Amino acid sequence: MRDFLSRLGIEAVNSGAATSSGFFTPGGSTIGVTSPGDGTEIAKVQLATTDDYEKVITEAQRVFASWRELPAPKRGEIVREVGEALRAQKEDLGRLVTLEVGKILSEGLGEVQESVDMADLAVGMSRQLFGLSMHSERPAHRMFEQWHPLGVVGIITAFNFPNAVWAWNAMVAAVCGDTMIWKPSLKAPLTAIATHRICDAVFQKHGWGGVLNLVIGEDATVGETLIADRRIPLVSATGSTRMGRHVAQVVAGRLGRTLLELGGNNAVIVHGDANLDLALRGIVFGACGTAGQRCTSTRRVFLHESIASDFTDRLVKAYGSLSIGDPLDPGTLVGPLIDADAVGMYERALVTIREQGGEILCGGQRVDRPGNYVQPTLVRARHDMPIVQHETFAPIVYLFTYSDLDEAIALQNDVDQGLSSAIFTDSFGGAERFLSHAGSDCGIANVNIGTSGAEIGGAFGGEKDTGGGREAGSDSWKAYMRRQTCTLNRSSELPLAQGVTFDV
Ligand code: UN1
Repeated sequence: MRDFLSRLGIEAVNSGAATSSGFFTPGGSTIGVTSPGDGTEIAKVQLATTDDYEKVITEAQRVFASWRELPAPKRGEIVREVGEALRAQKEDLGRLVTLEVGKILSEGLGEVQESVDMADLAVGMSRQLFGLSMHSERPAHRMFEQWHPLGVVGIITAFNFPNAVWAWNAMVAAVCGDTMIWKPSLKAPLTAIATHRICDAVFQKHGWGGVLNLVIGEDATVGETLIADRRIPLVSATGSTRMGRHVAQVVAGRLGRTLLELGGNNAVIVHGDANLDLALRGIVFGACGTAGQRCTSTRRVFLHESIASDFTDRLVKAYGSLSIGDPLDPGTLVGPLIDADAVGMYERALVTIREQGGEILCGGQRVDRPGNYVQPTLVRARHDMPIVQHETFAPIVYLFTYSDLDEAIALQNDVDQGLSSAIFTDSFGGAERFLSHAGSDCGIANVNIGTSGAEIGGAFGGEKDTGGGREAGSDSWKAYMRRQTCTLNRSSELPLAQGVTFDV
């Protein structure tokens, strides 16, 4: 067993369920977790059943009743210590992210840094859960809004950000006075176990076990039970549009709330006047970083006709120099895909691309070594090829040429998803057109930076099939609280609003 795993408390067989008194032995089957980098087993996890889930939700609900009594800035003090604990274990946890999901070490460490940043941000938020006050139309009346804790929040996360996306939700939910149940992806349970252990130790130290809770189980049992559970007022889910549509329907059926962060189909426009060095770096990181497995990964590139041919050559050359290999090796830029299914999806997508008339400019092959490695791929494509509408979670980018910026913006918007978008241009007018209400229709719109790698200070999420949710910074905390409008009368009259009279 590698040293850092034992420092993180990862054992040969790990419990997939934890609540107020820590990890307990769940009743489900045991799964092996393999590293996508070399296919070897890292450890096993014993899964939670719906009975285990019941135990966890009961505790999460019980603890909510007292956690919400603690003043928000005091809750923030605990979250500050969680940030410190994550800082102290950043190296080990980042390494585990890399080992378990295959992103390169710099990105594994960056992911933990994103969680640290979230903790810091949430500490500040804990003193800024502001409500508005408004002037009443009635004399001697006062109106204001206040925000109360919501309850137990369900947090469903995907494999590709097995640490940070939980933190986006958990740090904010904690300062808002909510307790929570985390259901991580079965493709990345060890990072969830280690993350929970580190963060929960801080809560336990302060007598607050049961604020953070963990259930690792099958979607069909634990997942379905969680989303249908009326005791969970908010389900925050990250993953595919197909999954999100199902979650949305089930939760809406019981009039619960969802916060959805689903698929992207993110485009970069490179205008004729762009700084092409920046554009090149932005596109290659956006398309090949995390082996194309971010919801913000660059999938489509629109090149102005004046630069298209030369820039395509530069892209092909840059792709040729990418080092593909062991994600723990500091020289590697492109690690493996998550599993064999993902490689199968990549290969099937390439067959479809060829059938639909796409021209593979470079890449297009799996890499002949153990693990799930594939070559980053550039495709010269037409926008009406049906596959362009689909998010293939792999490093495949479609290149298009355009002559008019409005036409490029219209095509960049002409997909079902609406997460991230970018333009590279040195023209003020072009940038402003892209950012105007008639410009990009995405939740994220960038100028002279790529589509991925957002900071946590802004609200993160997207429109259309991306699900509409907003997580992380700005005023995203409002999703984790309930709003109450209050009117107080300090007079001895009872005037009615809208001038209504009703004398009894
Ligand atoms: C995701 O892929 O689900 O903006 C999240 C980014 C990261 C988060 C991606 N900060 O690329």
